[in-house]
Amino acid sequence: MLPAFVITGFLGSGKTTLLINSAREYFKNKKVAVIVNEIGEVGVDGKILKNAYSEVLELPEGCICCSLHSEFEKALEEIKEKYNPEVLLVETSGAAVPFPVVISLQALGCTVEGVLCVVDCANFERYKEDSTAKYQIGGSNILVLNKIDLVDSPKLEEIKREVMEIWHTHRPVNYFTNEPYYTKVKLYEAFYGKLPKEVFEGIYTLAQLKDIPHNHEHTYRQRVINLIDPVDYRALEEKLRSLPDKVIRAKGIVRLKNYPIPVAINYSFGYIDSPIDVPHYKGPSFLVLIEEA
Ligand SMILES: Nc1nc2c(ncn2[C@@H]2O[C@H](COP(=O)(O)OP(=O)(O)OP(=O)(O)O)[C@@H](O)[C@H]2O)c(=O)[nH]1
Ligand SMILES: [Mg+2]
Repeated sequence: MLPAFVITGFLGSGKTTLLINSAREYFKNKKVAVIVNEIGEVGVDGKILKNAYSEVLELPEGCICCSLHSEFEKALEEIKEKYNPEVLLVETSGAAVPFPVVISLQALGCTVEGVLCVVDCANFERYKEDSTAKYQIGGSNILVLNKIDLVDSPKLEEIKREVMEIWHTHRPVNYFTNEPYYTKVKLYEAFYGKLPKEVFEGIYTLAQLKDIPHNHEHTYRQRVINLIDPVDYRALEEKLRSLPDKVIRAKGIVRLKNYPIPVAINYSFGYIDSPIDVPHYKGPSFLVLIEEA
């Protein structure tokens, strides 16, 4: 059985960061395959993750829990056959719910060693009423309260309480018995996705589950902006700051004026992070905006 981890969580919460900062370290002596799914046809994370992992498969467009269900299963078969990984890490799109992904993984012979939901403490207030966000929390058995550097401790305690409440009320339930599938959950605090080793040591393995139907609304859409010439960083920052509120996430890989290496740009809920170098990137410059439909 191939051990697999699912990383879920709202747009911009820190899923890719966790894969780079935590998981890579713990699995450095293993053959790891990563499957990453993003909203829209232009992926950014796959390109960033390729800096950290040798086998990265991008599943662009659609949502792996709904329209891409069969493509996800095909990709999984392919990756197992060609690469024969020892560990599989799946980053779902910020608009997907994890439970159907867990079912697909188990159906294809993976042991799900944990479903991690990354919670963005800095922006939780803004997205906590979103139903997808609630089912992401409920469908996970490891809750990672990330970006703790951006909130004070009373706020963190309040988020903990709210997240636990959401987990209790949004767990997937067996329709026949009315019993929740998950009975236990573990909560961690994290700074840039850093987690203790135990998370990856198979102590949160899920029992084999049965299929259940699901539906959830997709209320986000993607817009891509292609940038032909290198841009001035200050001007780009200003543009990002003046984006309308409905744009909750912007990311991309761009070339800057007076800087030789392409950089990854990361903006979520009005917050702009320092650009990260993506030295191997040879493609065109672009920005992806994800906005409420
Ligand atoms: N201040 C702070 N920023 C963080 C932390 N963790 C992640 N970030 C930043 O948050 C931004 C989004 O991180 P990602 O890892 O790309 O988030 P994601 O969940 O993969 O985003 P999507 O795949 O687009 O949904 C990046 O700029 C990160 O550097 C943290 O603990 N503190
Ligand atoms: Mg990501």
